[in-house]
Amino acid sequence: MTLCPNCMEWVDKFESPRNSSGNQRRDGIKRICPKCREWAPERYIRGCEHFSLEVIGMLGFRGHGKTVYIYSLLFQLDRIGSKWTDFSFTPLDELGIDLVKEMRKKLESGDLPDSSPKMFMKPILLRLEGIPQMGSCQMLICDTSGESIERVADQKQFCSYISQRANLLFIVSLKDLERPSQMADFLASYAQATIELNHHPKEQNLIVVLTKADKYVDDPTMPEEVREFLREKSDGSDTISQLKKLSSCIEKWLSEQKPFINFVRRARVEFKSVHYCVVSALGSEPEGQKMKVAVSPRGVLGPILLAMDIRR
Ligand SMILES: Nc1nc2c(ncn2[C@@H]2O[C@H](COP(=O)(O)OP(=O)(O)OP(=O)(O)O)[C@@H](O)[C@H]2O)c(=O)[nH]1
Ligand SMILES: [Mg+2]
Ligand SMILES: [Zn+2]
Repeated sequence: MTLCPNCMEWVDKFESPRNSSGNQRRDGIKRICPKCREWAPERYIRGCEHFSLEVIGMLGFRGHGKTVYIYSLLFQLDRIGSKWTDFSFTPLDELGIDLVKEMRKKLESGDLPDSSPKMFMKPILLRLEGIPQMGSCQMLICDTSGESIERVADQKQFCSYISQRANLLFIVSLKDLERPSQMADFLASYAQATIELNHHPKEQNLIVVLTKADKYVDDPTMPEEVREFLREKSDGSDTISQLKKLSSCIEKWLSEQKPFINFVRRARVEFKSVHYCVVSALGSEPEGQKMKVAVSPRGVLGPILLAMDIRR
């Protein structure tokens, strides 16, 4: 089974249409999705035959840092080759190629992306090869507007692919919550949407990504392990065992904060597995939509390494 990047439905295989005389089309090899009848990118389809597919869905409240996280992830993949000696990555379709270009231009000039509209945003298709301890995969990562998780009906419309075979990244900036109970409320509505779609959260892995972590570096109420992790400047050298240790530490800390106890316990009950990580996509606080200093991400590769590890 593979995921169609146009309609986000799982399909057995893509079809090769013939022209009316039964011959292969003249405009080259193109295959279509049996469900939506749209062309799917050929490099993605071919790669699906050789690489495992890692589907990552991102949900989170408005303005909590989803889109900036994707930009920062691409920014970091562009640089991590100097540390990961066999690593390389490539976008697999035109949208990905354009986004990588846009991301370079924006983050290098310090501009931040706008708030995402409430509509289906096409996923980014990447091939990652030579990741230490993990090997290679194709990755489909999909941004969602924060507006789409406000109502169960919208979650069902925009996020149904996540409830099937994706790892869910729940993007939360603790300092931007209107109230702590928002987190447990999200779990309840996500579970409802998933069950109404005839799937089950208990078959899914949840990765809670605490974003804008640059705001915690000097916060004495955060665990010292988290602050230490954020102070270290080198990104990408974090091993899975370090990330898992940090995850346990964050979970324990959060489960001791009264307003979050219910979230931590419900997440354990509802999902197959739960991991926590901290990310600073920018490295420091921007001024409006502009960065004052150069972007210096921290921890952005953690969520995708955890997602890949969960599947092994
Ligand atoms: N301090 C700090 N601020 C950040 C960071 N990442 C994002 N922000 C700020 O948060 C704002 C919103 O980030 P987005 O990525 O656009 O948020 P979003 O979750 O995509 O929001 P919607 O698309 O509206 O759902 C950015 O414009 C930045 O001002 C970070 O790592 N650190
Ligand atoms: Mg966005
Ligand atoms: Zn399709």
